[in-house]
Amino acid sequence: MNTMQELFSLKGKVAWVTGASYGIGFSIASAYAAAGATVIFNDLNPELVDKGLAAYKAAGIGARGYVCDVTDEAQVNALVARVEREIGPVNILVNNAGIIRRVPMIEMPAEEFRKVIDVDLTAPFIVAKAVLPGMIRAGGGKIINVCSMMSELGRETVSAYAAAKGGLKMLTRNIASEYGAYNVQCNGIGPGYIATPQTAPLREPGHPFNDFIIAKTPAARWGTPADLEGPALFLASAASDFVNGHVLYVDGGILAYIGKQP
Ligand code: NAP
Ligand code: GCO
Repeated sequence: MNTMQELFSLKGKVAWVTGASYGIGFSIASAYAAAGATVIFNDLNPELVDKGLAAYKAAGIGARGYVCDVTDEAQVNALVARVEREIGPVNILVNNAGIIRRVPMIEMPAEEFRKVIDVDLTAPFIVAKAVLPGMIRAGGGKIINVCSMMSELGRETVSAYAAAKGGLKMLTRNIASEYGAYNVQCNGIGPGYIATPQTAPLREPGHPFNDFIIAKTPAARWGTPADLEGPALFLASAASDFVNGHVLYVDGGILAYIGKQP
């Protein structure tokens, strides 16, 4: 029987958080390192990877960084082969890398819609597909897909993102269904509105969205990347071995709340 500390320990595990030079991914990776995992991350270019390595080093974390575009299956497969050769199988995958384009649907070129789907939905498929064989050989693993409020709700200008994140919820459920028998648990984590570069445009002084989100959030504040660390650790640890196909929303209560009366 595991002790509570063992239940939440990632000691001896290899954890890959995609797109984790900063933002939510950086926080999740930092939490995993603190729980004992060997952390790897990737980003689109050497400058971002170096920026991430410096940030991890400053936090006392010996993370390993790689240049890899998660939409490029050849790059992903090559990285997984290298990690499995040099470190070992990926035990924990967090599909965190993502983009958003805020454009009214009738003004959005199909190519831009496809780009968002490619990064936010096809890439999680590509990366999960690449690490699953190693997880199966290792006797199991954890896949955590970073979903969104837009996995459940729509709003103006985010048609591509909502379609991708809604699809990511169902991809999560399907991976859980298809690979649960191999002791793979695939769950989603659904951040609410979190203060990162991705939402910086919505948090500019005087932007009406800022007041809107405060009124829609029972916690009456924006989330921080650190708010995701505990829930992400739960989903990566033995504590969640019988949790599968679930999306854990970390939203301060937004999805439960009609919104503050004006
Ligand atoms: P962010 O600040 O924009 O960071 C996203 C990271 O992903 C960046 O490092 C980015 O690199 C990287 N990335 C983008 N495309 C990539 C690709 N093709 N290959 C490799 N890396 C790539 O976003 P965030 O706010 O931390 O969000 C992280 C995840 O949480 C995303 O999936 C987002 O949709 C989701 N999310 C965010 C919020 C929120 O309120 N912030 C809420 C719910 C869900 P570049 O810097 O080069 O673009
Ligand atoms: C937006 C925001 C949201 C957040 C997040 C909410 O424009 O509505 O960017 O989409 O990024 O996904 O959970």
